[in-house]
Amino acid sequence: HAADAHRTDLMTITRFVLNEQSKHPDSKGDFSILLNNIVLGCKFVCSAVNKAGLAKLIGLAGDTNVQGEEQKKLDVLSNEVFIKALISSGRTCILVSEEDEEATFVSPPLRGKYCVVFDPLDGSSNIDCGVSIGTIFGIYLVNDLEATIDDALQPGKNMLAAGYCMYGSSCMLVLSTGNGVNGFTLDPSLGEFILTHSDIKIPKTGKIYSVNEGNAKNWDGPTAKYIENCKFPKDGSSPKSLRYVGSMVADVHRTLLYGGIFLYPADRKSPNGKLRVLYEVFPMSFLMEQAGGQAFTGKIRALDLVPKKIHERSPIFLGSYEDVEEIKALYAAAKNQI
Ligand code: P6P
Repeated sequence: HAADAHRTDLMTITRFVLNEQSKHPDSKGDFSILLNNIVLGCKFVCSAVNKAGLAKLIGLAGDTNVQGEEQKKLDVLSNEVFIKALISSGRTCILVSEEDEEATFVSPPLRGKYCVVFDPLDGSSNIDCGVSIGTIFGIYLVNDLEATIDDALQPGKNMLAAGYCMYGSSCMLVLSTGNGVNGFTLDPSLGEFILTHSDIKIPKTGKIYSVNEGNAKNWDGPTAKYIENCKFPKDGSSPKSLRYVGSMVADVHRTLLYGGIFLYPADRKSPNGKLRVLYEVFPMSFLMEQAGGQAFTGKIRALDLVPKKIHERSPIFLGSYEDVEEIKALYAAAKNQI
């Protein structure tokens, strides 16, 4: 009956989060309420993203739709949905979104003790060609309810939880609350995220490297040397494969499941790389460490970074533990030569 039990013992993300909560007897359920509002936001965005193509087909494109309402861009719409879902949870005090220049401070009576940093629709430039895109989020605890922006500028290692929701051939939410990583797939017929990937562990090493080779002429020495080793291994092993979608959630999700390394290095054009610390680098680094991998900025462990600005960028090398070790050794060697 094991198979049947699997089919009928539906572990929904809601049940999973409540089970996690029961491990903290003193918790009042605030965290579960917050997570469930994030899950609601993801369900809405999944539905809107899936309709986007159709919207264009049935003339909803351009500025107005059939109701004559202004047709919002999906990333603006997604941002509004998450901001509203997070505020209405009554559990947040600061929200930092990729879409908003300034942080949102939540006032009483809806103010709560969590700071949420998120990219509501990362990779949204890929929507029109059907490439997978996603929502990325991280959650911090804020002790003083008179929260200031400094409460959002915490190192990634302080995060209580992080995750992403990928809107692709299926809608998959990957989450860690600090006890490993679990993947949930949306069953549209139930409207529930069902546990499909329990306790995800990234392979110790992988055969795939993921980087935008178009930036090669601007790379620094260690990055260039690492990529060279991927293509022309010195030890006679077979070259790695290059896989690069150009949508962080898709590239990181493949790296997490198949192993390998994802790189967005610094280069002469952008000395801090391109990816944002709070809501791209930190959540993905948190997940990689929780899955047995690691994440490195070219200088330090990514989660040790202390951001000074909410939209700050950082170079990032993340993925299989052994693969990141190799690039760390190259940066260390370069440092010793200076
Ligand atoms: P490039 C998408 O625009 C994004 O922010 C990430 O999702 C993705 O990893 C990166 O930028 C791709 O950047 O410069 O390779 O196109």
